[in-house]
Amino acid sequence: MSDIDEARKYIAGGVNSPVRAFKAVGGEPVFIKSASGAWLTTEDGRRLIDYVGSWGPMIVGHAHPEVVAAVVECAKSGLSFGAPTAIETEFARKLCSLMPSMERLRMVSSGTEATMSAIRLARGFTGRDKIVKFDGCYHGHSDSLLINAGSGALTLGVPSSPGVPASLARDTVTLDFNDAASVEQAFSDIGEEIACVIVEPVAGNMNMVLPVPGFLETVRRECTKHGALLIFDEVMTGFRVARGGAQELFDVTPDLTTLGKIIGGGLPAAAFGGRADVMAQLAPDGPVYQAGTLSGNPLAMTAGLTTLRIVEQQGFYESLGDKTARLTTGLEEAAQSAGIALATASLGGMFGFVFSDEDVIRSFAQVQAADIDRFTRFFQGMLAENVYLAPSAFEAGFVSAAHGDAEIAHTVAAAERVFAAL
Ligand code: HOZ
Repeated sequence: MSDIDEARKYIAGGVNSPVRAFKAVGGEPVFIKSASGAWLTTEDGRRLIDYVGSWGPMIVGHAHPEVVAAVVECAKSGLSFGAPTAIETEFARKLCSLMPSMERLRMVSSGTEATMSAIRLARGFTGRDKIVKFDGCYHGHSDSLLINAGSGALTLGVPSSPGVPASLARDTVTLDFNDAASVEQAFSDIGEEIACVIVEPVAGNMNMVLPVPGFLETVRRECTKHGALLIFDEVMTGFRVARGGAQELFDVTPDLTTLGKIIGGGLPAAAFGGRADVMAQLAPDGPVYQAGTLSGNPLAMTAGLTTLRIVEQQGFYESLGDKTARLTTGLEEAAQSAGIALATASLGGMFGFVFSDEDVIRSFAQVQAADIDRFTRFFQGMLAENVYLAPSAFEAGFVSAAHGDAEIAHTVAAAERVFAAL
């Protein structure tokens, strides 16, 4: 019996998060035994170059010796206390200094918790119910946000999931990403009812789509004009596209930010934070309730803090960005030589590629119009060449500091062979 068949006997669908099941690409998911640097080792002994990086957290590479040593040392002093610890303050100080729009923050355990809590806080602060999100953006799987969602919801064809009450869904207004005019229109129609706009400043759950100039600025301006809060979901982009996240890169300041992935360094940690007057509404200082037994867990804080100390080092993002750009340029050139149209994007350690005739992908519609069947064949071809890409055409890819010239060269050479056979 295969690993996944055995897993299916006890775990719903055999996986603990749906995209991992390989439904979008066919075949059986690989089961990972261990990982080091840029490489995964599977249960059946294969070694794969990893461009998933646990869906984003592993920016310094798998099992980084400093991170592992710090976590092991921390574990000796106890695993969880459910009471304040000094390392939570130290970590929060670091996060606030790296992302100054966060005057105060609250730690949670997952990106879903962070976005769900930020939405509740925005509603509590403004006294309004409606929220705005963008089609194809994914902000975790809480009810208000699982409407026209990206990532696994899109991959599996359930962008608006059964189980989300229609009454709740009515308060989520969805617009097109990068369509500034639709944002202006929505605010002109119902601006005084909108509690917040939540957006991935670089969309990473419908493949990767960069914001067009002016889009984020328009969202910022309309929110300010109408008294709504702007939430940047930087769970994916935070410390991934730049040291200060997408907000630093695009110079747009949100009222609230959600973080996850990298800030846990591979352990479950996430956070939401922002303006001090907004965060003051949160219990115990204010009436908006939010809590969590494992929030601020010492092991997760340690892994996150150690990871951030590494990414803070001089030149980290320059080198990461160069490598990622070399990868996407290599993929594009390889596709071109095989006569295949491929549009790529990269920023910091994040990249995307779409089988499309468009030069640049700007919209969800363009991603949906891409050749998904070709992606599936490419994914399987690359896996056979020992390159592990995200098993869905709607996910971004991630490069870590541990990916070196050899890994990039192996990947581009593999892509040349796979494109030639597509
Ligand atoms: N939501 C993640 C992709 N954007 C997938 C999480 C997982 O399967 O671990």
